[in-house]
Amino acid sequence: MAVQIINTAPIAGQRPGTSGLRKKVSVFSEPQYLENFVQSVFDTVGDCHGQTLVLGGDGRYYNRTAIQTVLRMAAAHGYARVLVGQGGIMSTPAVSCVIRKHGASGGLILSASHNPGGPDGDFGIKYNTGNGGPAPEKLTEAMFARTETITQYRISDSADIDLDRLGIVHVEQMVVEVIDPVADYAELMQQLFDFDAIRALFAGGLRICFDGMHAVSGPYATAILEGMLGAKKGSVINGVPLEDFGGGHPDPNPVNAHELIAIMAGDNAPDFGAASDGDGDRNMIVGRRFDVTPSDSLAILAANASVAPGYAGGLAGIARSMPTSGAADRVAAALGIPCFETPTGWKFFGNLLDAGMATLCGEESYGTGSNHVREKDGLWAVLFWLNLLAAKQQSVEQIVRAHWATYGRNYYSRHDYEAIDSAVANALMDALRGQLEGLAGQQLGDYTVALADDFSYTDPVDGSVSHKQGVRIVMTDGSRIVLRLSGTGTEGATLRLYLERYEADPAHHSIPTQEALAGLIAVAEQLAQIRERTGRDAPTVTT
Ligand code: VG1
Ligand code: CO
Repeated sequence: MAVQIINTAPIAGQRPGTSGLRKKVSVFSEPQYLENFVQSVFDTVGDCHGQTLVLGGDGRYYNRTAIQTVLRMAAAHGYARVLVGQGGIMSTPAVSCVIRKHGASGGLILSASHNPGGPDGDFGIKYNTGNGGPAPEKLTEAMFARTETITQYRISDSADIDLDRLGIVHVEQMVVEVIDPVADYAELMQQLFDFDAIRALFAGGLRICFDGMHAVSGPYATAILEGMLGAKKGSVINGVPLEDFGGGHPDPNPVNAHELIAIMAGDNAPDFGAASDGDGDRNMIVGRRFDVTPSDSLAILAANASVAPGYAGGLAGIARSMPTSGAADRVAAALGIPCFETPTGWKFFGNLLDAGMATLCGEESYGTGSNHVREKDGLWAVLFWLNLLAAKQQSVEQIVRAHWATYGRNYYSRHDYEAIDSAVANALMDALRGQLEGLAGQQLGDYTVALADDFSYTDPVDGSVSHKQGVRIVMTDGSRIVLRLSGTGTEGATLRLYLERYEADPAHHSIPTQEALAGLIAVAEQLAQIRERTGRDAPTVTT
């Protein structure tokens, strides 16, 4: 066994997006593509000697090959120890948990999250720092800069290790520990939630359906929900991770998790339904014939946080991404705690969590989490909801409706226009930005514009500034239209249109969402000319 230094040359386009570097498998498996990026990560994070690295992925196609490559490169960089999930499996929140618990200097997560997998699907890689969270923008930009000047990478020529056998092996001098990917995470969940109360709920007959979507959450959900908490066998469906996610699209929204939605709408529907995504950091919560919007879920968990032992001491603050609805802001105001508004992407919550300024965080894209790790966490949200059901002894729908009655309802929807031409998408956003000045005060449909800008964020902890994080048009009644381009796609551009309208009166809390937002949808079309510019007459996905 020997460490080799291999000559290479920069490969264009290795800039990490909202959550790491994501490309088609065909791109990632090109010679030196992965090696160049990993070398750039190691060069950027600095001296790796004597450090511990956590390594795992969501089990998608190319995961195992990539893990062996990363192990050989980590050994060539002097890492003392790598903790790798058995079978190469570890969910994003579990990696965060393991980094923190074992004092690792960082971790590499191999995932393209909710993007489809398989030989024709997507692959991705993301570096998390010693706090367990995604590398901040400053670091990801430095990694990208490094990919543009790289000339060599270091790699051991040692053989593949057996990823399926638990225990310790060596690559060069480096210790590789193949660990149970669930154990540390399950232990943490037990500290946060009232497992006895949830167990009593199942013993009393509560029926649930958790859709693992053949992605990474299955083993976690099966071990915790069925194994530790006593949910009936079969409560977890599609629970075995598959390299192509069974041909599905592991994105837990009502469109892609159609199997779960059909079950929850059936005659003999369970009481509670949930789904998670490719890498286990997203969650969708569903009641009987009743979907909970992610923005509402964040607000409801915040309003009731004290039911869970891990949050009984109260919340320091709440943080939400800018496009996420203002439902959480109303809860924060009632609790007398701050609510922070950050750009899209979990990396922007890291400093607030580290500084103890926020306890719960959430995004409209089915992401919820807390200071227990530094990633959003799908199963955590499910357990929080089960803890809430146990405390309230009410149905999901009753809990949500009671919340609206107290705080008012923030009608909310996101319209995605996927795989549109990048030039068209950029021109649309440029034209929109060009209209912002002078929009305030104008009457558009039934609305008057109060503020129109391209969102900029100054991190209150380190003062770093992020520009151009989404165009927002805020009306005088608080209604909002937000438009931005996705940073996680791999084909053309995805335009996201976010719509929000607040309704205080409980007599008006049962309007179908798209109907409640129709006036705003028309204004958005008038301003952005989506139909005319993209040639699409409807969004690809509406959530
Ligand atoms: C999307 C979501 C964002 C989320 C990101 C990563 O980003 O909108 O809220 O943080 O995915 O989630 P974008 O740039 O495509 O809008 V995951 O579960 O893919 O790590
Ligand atoms: Co994800």
